Amino acid sequence: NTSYDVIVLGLGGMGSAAAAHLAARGQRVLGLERFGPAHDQGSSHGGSRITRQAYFEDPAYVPLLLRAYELWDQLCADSGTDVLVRTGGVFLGRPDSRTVAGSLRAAREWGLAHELLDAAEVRRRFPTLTPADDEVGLVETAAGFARPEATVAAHLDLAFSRGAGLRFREPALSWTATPGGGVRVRTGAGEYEAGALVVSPGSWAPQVLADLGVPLTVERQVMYWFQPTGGTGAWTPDRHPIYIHEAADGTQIYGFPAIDGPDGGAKVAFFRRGIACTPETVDREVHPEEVAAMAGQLAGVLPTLPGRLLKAATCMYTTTPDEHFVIAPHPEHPQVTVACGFSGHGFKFVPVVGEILADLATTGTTKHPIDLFDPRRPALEATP
Ligand code: PYC
Repeated sequence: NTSYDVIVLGLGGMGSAAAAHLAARGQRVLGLERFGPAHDQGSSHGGSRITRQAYFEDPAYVPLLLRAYELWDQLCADSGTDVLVRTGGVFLGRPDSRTVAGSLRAAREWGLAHELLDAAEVRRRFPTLTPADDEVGLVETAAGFARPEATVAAHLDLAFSRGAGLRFREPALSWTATPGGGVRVRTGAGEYEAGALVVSPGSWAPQVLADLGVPLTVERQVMYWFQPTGGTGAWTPDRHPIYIHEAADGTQIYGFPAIDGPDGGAKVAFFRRGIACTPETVDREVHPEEVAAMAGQLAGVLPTLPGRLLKAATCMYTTTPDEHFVIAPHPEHPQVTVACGFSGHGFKFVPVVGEILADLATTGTTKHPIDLFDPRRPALEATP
């Protein structure tokens, strides 16, 4: 049978969640993915992603995060896997930094549990963190990390067990709206028809969603796993929070406890120090000068972390000019729902984005606040 209620193009974080939510609603779903399940070629790999609610980017994200957390807990229960782990989080920087001031604003506006600590108290409570005297730390209890590969696998398993057809290593070559108000998708293996389409192509969005006209930049990012000096004893997830540190020049790093046992090291990365690329041209090698730059950045605030580099890997962000997502019905084809431009901060929203995409694909609307993600917002207008 090549006819479905909904086809989902791209089964990374967002697409796999959409497939699971759609299948849970009894929709006949086909998911198409150019690589294998839970692959490491896009933006949904690397072992960990930060989850947090006191959202410095914009308090408008908080209601989505509150729902995302409910769905994360549901996904843990449904899959029997700890896809989300609450460790608490510390957001460090000068009081007027975007990281601290923005997180504090969101926490206060939404009544989220938090504490604001001066530098000495941060150093006392979290001995691996050594902020400068003019810095502070906002502590958020609900923060933690999600496991991206396990999350994608859990959503794919749920989609499959609820009847979805999932086809891997089968990239879509084209999609068209059909005169009857449905869609037709062509792959190397055949043609499929459906009443609705969800397009969640990750870093392939500039090609796959070119007709949207959204200016997207794909950026190569590097993740580093260091063995801390003195071992990982102080770094276990029950003792060490996730963290973001913003330096005086605005450079942000973010990191995790040692989530893979004593030999796995602790992951850290720059937040948005990317080099423009395409999925075809991305340099997957990590170079010694990049490792040195990270070790230098850590010297002040996490001096014991860069003991020995165990591993490094790359991934991609797909970024909009205002760093807000794109989630909406396609402006010309209401039977097509688009999701792209997650701008390096999307993974924590995966389950709620799956719910929103399922809402849009089945009813054309959602009760969730998604005006911020309109592809026709002024900030995305192409500059002449
Ligand atoms: O959303 O916290 C986040 C994050 C940090 C680095 C990439 N995303």
